[in-house]
Amino acid sequence: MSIRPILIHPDPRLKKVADAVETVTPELKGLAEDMLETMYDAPGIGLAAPQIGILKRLIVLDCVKEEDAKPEPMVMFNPEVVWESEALNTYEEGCLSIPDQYGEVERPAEVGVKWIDIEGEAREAKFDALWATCVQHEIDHLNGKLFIDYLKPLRRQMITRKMQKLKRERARA
Ligand code: K1U
Ligand code: ZN
Repeated sequence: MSIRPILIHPDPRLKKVADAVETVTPELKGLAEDMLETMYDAPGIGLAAPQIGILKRLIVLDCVKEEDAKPEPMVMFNPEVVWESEALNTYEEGCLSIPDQYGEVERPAEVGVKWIDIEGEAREAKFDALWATCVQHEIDHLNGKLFIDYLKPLRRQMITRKMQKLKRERARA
């Protein structure tokens, strides 16, 4: 297992639509393990393969935030929202590809999602609360969409400029 570098916005790979996974191979299982390790190390509650430069439809998440609670890692290949509630929920989202920047995003409060699990089995479940927000945020990554795309243009532009500065500074260090 290894920790992979996380791409920082703006990066063209974060704007692309990722490809569906045909078969869950041992290599893809290894990639999913690396992504979980990378997510826990960051730390974060989710990670999508495009964030480490891999344009495949694979996400990982674990929204258990309490330090001494049992972890609940989830791996989803080809996740798809199949149902969304009419009720909406607003959450101040962050993103590991946009460090230290936050913005309020309104999304369906509950969603039904279908996916292929790490054993290659088809699964379907309903998510609510932070799990619903996070799974939608991660599926957006697979479609080249970032949480800042929901913000007002001026705020989005300000955050993008800050990230460009951060990338210049990191390149010089
Ligand atoms: O996809 C990502 O960039 C990960 C992102 C997921 C996310 C956060 C908030 C709302 C929706 C989706 C993060 O994990 S940002 C870091 C974060 O939220 C966090 C970090 C440590 C403890 C608790 C939360
Ligand atoms: Zn993100």
